[in-house]
Amino acid sequence: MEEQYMKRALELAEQGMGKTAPNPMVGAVILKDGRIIGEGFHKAYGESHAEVNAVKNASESVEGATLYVNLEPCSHYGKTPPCAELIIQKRIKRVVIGTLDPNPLVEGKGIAMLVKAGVSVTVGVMEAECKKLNEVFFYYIKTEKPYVVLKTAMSLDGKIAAVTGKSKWITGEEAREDVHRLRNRYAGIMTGVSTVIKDDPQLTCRLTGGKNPKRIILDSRLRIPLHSKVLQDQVNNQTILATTEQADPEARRRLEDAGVKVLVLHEKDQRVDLQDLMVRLGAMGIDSILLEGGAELNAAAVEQGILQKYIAYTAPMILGGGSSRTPVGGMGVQSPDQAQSLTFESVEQIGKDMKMTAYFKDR
Ligand code: AOF
Ligand code: ZN
Repeated sequence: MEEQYMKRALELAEQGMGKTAPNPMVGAVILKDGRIIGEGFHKAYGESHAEVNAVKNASESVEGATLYVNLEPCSHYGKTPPCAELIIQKRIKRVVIGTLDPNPLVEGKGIAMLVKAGVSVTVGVMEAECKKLNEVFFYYIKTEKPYVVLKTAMSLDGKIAAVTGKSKWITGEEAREDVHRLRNRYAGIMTGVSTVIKDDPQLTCRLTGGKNPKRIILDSRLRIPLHSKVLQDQVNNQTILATTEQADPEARRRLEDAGVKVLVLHEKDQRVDLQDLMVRLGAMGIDSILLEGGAELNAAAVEQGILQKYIAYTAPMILGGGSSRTPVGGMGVQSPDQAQSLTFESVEQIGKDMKMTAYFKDR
């Protein structure tokens, strides 16, 4: 029974996907005499919290009711007043919580406030699901760096392009649409300048009602052509170029004059130091990034340890070719016991393709 209402809270929370960042997705359900009398979720960053919306939407008095919420109610004055205070004020009798809020401003203080006021509190219902829904928030609030998801698309024999370099299309329409769901979900999308020069992509989210990710282009020498699509349709400065001191100052000035945000970063092996970049992007409020890079950028991301999750789409076709590109290039390791190891989370079929999701080990 408890799980049924927590599941509903999670469903509501998910409706805020792509809009709450860097805040978590939160949903709340109010139950009285065995009936749901109110529901709500955190709709967008800066707007009212899930509990506030659920109370506002309640069809009758919430006094004596039970509230189900996937994250500990907050105890701090942020953009909104504390939810724990509202719960106490409205005389809600019991609160069922999925998981603690790791935000240092909250971290158990919400629960302490409730318990002190005599509200009965249960914690840990569907905890694993609640943590997973907000895995980005949990990572970002602790590290202040974006949660980075590597996405690749390959043939069953592990190639990302034919010998000619042609890659349109390996995965089917459904898998490609799924990628747009990822672009809606994560705050930023990152790729290298060679991909921009070769494919001239838009790097937008083409889902109706979806949100465009901020575009982050790695370009250590500022080689990006001014007519690239990613520089043409900039809304609110959405393209960020990550470069180094080696870049031509004149090229930098031209780009900045065109309204592009240019970040000058430390160098690592003659390229942008990705850890430095993560610190800078985190400070800009970017909590998550989808990496859609080529083989060399993907290799650098693995080597520099910025990745948390890997989503690999695999198409039922064989491309062959000893020199055809694979998802991760670089120098590789000398022996399988030196490999970067991951843990599989799931495999699902999307149209004709398979989607494999794996997590990198905690570092
Ligand atoms: C809740 N319910 O629905 C959400 C919570 O700046 P504010 O006021 O929006 O506070 C943001 C913080 O509040 C966020 O970092 C997280 O700790 C918590 N989010 N808490 O009780 C909600 N979205
Ligand atoms: Zn709150």
